[in-house]
Amino acid sequence: MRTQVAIIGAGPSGLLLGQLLHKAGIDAIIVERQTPEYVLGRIRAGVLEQVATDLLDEAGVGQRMHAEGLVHTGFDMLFNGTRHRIDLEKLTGGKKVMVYGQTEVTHDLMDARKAAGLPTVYEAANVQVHDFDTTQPRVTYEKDGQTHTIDCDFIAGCDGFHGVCRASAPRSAIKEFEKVYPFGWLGLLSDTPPVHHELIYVNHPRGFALCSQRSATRSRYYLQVPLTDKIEQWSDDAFWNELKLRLDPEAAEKLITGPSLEKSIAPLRSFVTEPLRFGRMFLAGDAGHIVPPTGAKGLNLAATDVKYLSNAIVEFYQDKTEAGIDSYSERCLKRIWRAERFSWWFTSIMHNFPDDGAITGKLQQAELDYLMHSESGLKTIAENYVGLPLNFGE
Ligand code: RFL
Ligand code: PHB
Repeated sequence: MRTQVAIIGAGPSGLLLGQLLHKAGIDAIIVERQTPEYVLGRIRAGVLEQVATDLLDEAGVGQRMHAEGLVHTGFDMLFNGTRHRIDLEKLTGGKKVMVYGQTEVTHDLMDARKAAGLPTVYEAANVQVHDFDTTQPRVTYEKDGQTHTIDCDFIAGCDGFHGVCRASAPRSAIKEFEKVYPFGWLGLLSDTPPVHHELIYVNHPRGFALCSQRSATRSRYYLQVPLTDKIEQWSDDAFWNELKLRLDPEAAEKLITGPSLEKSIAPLRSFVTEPLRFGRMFLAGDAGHIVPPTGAKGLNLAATDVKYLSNAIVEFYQDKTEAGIDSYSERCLKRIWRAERFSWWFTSIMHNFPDDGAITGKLQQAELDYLMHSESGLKTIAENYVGLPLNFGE
């Protein structure tokens, strides 16, 4: 088999890249380790920045998002028993976010790929990347007892944090920066109306909590839990009881509980790989970086990586220039580090750090209190949450 771009991974990064390349008339094959059902079963992101929604429109897959997604102009922060609204629209001069689940984004991209008859190999085993330090890279994989080879011009590593692409880069050429947080998020999805029409981020002595949503009838809630907790320890009742303890009395009273559709625990980490390019192989999305989910930045960063990568590849073929390819890593990393900083900071002020002593909680309360009473403090939260402009700092 031969293609121009071999994309490893059919998560949102790989599917979006495939769609943008297709729009520009560039061939790509996507190779995915899992089944489509497995990919859709992972409940993850919920908040899209304007940059991401614009890109989904550009890829021609924004229709259902605009019809069914929920536009949010603000969110609440709850600490010391009081809720404070962050008016995103007012504080940023009109910017908003879109609440639309990653599952739906992935679904829309899968449907568009299928409708266009574009090739995706699911359940590909033992995927390997070869010769990306030459102009003739190759991808091999096993399927139905046979080994297959894809010859290509470029390899796009969209294979997430545990993928094969980053792991195949020469150790001497790669630098990794990592911080693992001493807790995880226990998430629960349920067909119950959201407790509030906007998101509530909660700083509580018992630990962080988040009230999010997918629609007027579907809610997504998270609780900070010790890393040692196992999902079997958390019955639905235990989850709802703990959530109520972390909410203000009005929200606790209003909370409608119900059976969980999904429950899972995710560890929290900050992680960046430098560089994101190794010859003819590029890393995009979670393959190159991870943020703790507090700032809702992971999927949005993946979208901007993909935007820069697709532009660079299109320029390579159409304008015969390697300028975009050469600057890909540096351009992405600037935006990535800014989002890493915000996500780390927001995580640090909103979670309970059990080993840091009582002073940490007191300092957090003082910082949150300061932020809520300072116009510049509020603006700092809002402009980062909606996403910094693409040309920020240029
Ligand atoms: P994915 O989604 O992990 O997809 C990678 C795909 O590659 C496949 N793969 C392989 N395929 C072939 N060969 C191999 N060797 C392979 N190894 C792996 C995998 O099966 C998979 O299908 O990465 P991608 O596409 O870069 O997308 C990134 C996003 O998924 C991620 O950043 C977000 O989910 C992060 N995130 C959030 N981001 C936001 O922007 N807003 C949010 O509100 C938000 N909330 C969240 C989140 C992530 C969370 N968790 C569970 C980590 C909330 C949570 C709880
Ligand atoms: C979600 O709805 O899953 C969600 C929302 C906001 C976050 C993280 C996750 O910061």
